[in-house]
Amino acid sequence: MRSKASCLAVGLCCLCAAAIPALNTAGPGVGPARQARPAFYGQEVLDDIDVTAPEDALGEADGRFAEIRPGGEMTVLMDDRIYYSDASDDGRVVTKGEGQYGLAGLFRMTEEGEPAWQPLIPGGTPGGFKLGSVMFPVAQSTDTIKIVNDDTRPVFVDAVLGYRSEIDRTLRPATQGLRRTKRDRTTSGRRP
Ligand SMILES: [Ca+2]
Repeated sequence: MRSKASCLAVGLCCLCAAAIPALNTAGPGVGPARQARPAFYGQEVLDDIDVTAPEDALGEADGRFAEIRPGGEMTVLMDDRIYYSDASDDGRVVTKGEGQYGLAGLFRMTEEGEPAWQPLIPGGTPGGFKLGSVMFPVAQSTDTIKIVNDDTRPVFVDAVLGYRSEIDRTLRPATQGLRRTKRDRTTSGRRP
């Protein structure tokens, strides 16, 4: 029943990039429209304060949640680097509940400089985030994400995703091949 809407969406993919994912609020399910954007996930908890079951925020969304209590925070090392993209969101945090949270990424703004935390800005989809605004240096990237509970309610985190950008693929074609193999395994039965 969404066929007409889907056709339009494909034709206007650039303009609608922010709107399409809104259809996918159910969680880890990745529809055909999203297959062009493989994701990677958190692989290690580097630090956590006032967090129950922090490891449940790693890997793909599976319905198990880390609970960041009010005032708590956790730092996640991603499986790969997240690059800025001007097309759509750069990553996403899968959460449940009403608790509000802040996000920051660890960036090295110069080759010699010390890494520094920079706030990440909300993206165009639920839980989505971007590394920065449209003026953000395109070459910047981060593989370390901090989630801070600045609410009075708990924040439940199922997964942290990074989206692979066009720039990322151009820079590292070998990695793209690895990712394609992995995706084929996870989407067997839904090949084009
Ligand atoms: Ca989980």
